[in-house]
Amino acid sequence: MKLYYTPGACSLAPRIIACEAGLEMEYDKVDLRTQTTASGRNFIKINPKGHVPALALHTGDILTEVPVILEYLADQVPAARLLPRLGSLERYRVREWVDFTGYELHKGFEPLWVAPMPPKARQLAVNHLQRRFAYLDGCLQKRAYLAGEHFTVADAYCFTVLSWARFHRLDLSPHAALAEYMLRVSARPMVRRALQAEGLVPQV
Ligand SMILES: N[C@@H](CCC(=O)N[C@@H](CS)C(=O)NCC(=O)O)C(=O)O
Repeated sequence: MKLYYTPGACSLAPRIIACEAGLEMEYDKVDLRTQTTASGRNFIKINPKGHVPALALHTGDILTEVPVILEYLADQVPAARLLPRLGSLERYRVREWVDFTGYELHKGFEPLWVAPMPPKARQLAVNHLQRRFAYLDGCLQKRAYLAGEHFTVADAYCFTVLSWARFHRLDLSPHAALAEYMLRVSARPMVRRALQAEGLVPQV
């Protein structure tokens, strides 16, 4: 398999899961500005939507969309317990967190990437995110990871998206449980490996 990624983008989540699951993976870096890959390919021909991640399978098929790629990778190695058994309530709980991350957090950050942004519009986007951070903080006061005591695909995605807070100078420290969660996830050996592979510095 080959993962098309951009350092620090949402494609970091599938890289974390590939590392956690011990999956063999090739990586090809995408320059989103020029839509070319480090191997010299036109990325639009690989994913006409023009965004990372994209996962090339052994069959030649290409999978896109973070939640689907995470689910596919986790299902390759059920023993890694990165996603509960198909049909179980626990699996829907993890999916609930993946969707929350995608719709509320990932998309919540999107306006902040648009530059330049009028200060009032930025403040609205920040307020929206702060409400989500407060909700997450409340949940994480009761458990180590989003869906319980086990790290799952939802944590890989949530951690990746929340790591953008620092770039946008959003302070997570008033949310103590959330800040601790970020440290807990970034201390995982496979998360550190994924961060280092993308030239990113683990927070601990
Ligand atoms: N719905 C997509 C969103 C992916 C996405 O937003 N990717 C960003 C990086 S985090 C990107 O490639 N943006 C560049 C672009 O859309 O042109 C998914 O879940 O995979």
